[in-house]
Amino acid sequence: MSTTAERTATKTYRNLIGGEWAEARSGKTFTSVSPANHDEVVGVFPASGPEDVDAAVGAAMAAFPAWSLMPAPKRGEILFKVARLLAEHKEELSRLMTREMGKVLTEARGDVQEAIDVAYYMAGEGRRMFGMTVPSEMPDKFAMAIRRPIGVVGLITPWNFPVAIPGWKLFPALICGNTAVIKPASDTPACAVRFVELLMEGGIPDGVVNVVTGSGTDVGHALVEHPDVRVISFTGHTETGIDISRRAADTLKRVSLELGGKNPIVIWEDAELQLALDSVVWSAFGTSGQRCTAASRLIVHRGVHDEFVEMLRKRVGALVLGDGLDPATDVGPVINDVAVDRIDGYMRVGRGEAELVVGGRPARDGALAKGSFFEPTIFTEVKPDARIAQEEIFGPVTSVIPVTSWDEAVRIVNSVKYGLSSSLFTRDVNLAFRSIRDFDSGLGYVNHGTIGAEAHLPFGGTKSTGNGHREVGQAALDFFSEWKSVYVDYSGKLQRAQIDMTFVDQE
Ligand code: UN1
Repeated sequence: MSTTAERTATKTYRNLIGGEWAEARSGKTFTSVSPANHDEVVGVFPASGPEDVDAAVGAAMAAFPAWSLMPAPKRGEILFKVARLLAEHKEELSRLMTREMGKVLTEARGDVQEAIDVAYYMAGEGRRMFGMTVPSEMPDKFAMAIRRPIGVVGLITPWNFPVAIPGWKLFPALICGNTAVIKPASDTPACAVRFVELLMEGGIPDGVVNVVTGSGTDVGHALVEHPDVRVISFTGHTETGIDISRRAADTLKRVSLELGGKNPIVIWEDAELQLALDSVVWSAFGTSGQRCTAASRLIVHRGVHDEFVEMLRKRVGALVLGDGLDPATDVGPVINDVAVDRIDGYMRVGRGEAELVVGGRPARDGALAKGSFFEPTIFTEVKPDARIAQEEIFGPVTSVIPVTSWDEAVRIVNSVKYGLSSSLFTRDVNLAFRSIRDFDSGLGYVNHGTIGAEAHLPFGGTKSTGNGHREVGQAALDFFSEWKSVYVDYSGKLQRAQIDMTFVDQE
């Protein structure tokens, strides 16, 4: 399809409930528009409500017994097929993502690839899913712990990784034997629905995965409060995460929250500056700064500060803003005009607190007029406690904070409420290891920016970035399964643990 034809195609999508494609019971709809051009409607979707959520949870409950009893290696075979199908449709999904969410095509491909990687990884877990066996303290007694499925899980997914994050929540949930209801972000429902269509084609049985589109208030709340949903996994704003936690408390749900970040890159005086520059541009302005892992603070040693800021100013000033489908584009739009206004509000704050080096305005000239664009922006001479150095802006904005000592750098790294990702550029191996020990974050990088976590290590953060859980890798299995400790006594007699101390001197 030509880009123009691709850009004018509007599709009508439905909810997926128990294997059937269904409109909202109310018949209401909403649209998803392209952030690069608001005249372009990507899709029309059900504006669902609690009754649709209830039907989806019912379908997931009904599918649970058969799915949870299917041997995990068989569930894995289905996930292998899903992974292959996603790979076959990678280009199509990526282009849809760029249209609907705005990120440049190379990054959209990376997003889909992340889902493919997790699908393969979790498919393999079907043949591992290790539990543990330990020696019993009693003779003739066997002790082990096994993983059990939990039940219906509710997945509330964000717009910034519209395929990767649904995938990295869903695949571990499925391999563990759970069934799911997904509520995708209202800015990117087409990506979610197309992703799930491919899962169904891959052989996921009806009812195992359900999708309900609509608002947080109408769909999200109903899912979080539903008595038959046992688990909620959410990625998004901190305030929403706290609200979800409260709402889920009455039904004692297990809740995983992946929230904000204010991620620092420390550039030490011995750093390789060209490498640091490339990494900063990628980490701060990739996905237009709309990653939880984006580098929004640059803590730069005074010894290289002026040189580095000058390199950065030149490079960032030359970044090309535009439609993510255009190969000439470096930085795509932000998600919508509400985001433009929010980021713009921080420009007023920043101008009062620091020096603006480059950017600082919404971009509305020429071809950008119909979209939600914001200039890549750098502030310098930012005080560590300034609002722009403390609050998550979630846009193409980064703040340079000069430092002179290592202790000061560590203090500033840890001075924010979040703790997702952190990075250090240095050639000094001692400092590298100190950063690993002392930077308080769930992800740490040395001579690499703050973005680019891989699919097989735990993903998540400390402090207000979450509530202590980790996603993907082995850690995801712990979240999506229940431990059962099992004791088999083959002695044929009563053996009382902690009381019949056969092998201990009993004076
Ligand atoms: C997010 O921003 O919510 O490490 C996830 C990264 C990606 C995932 C980001 N692999 O930037």
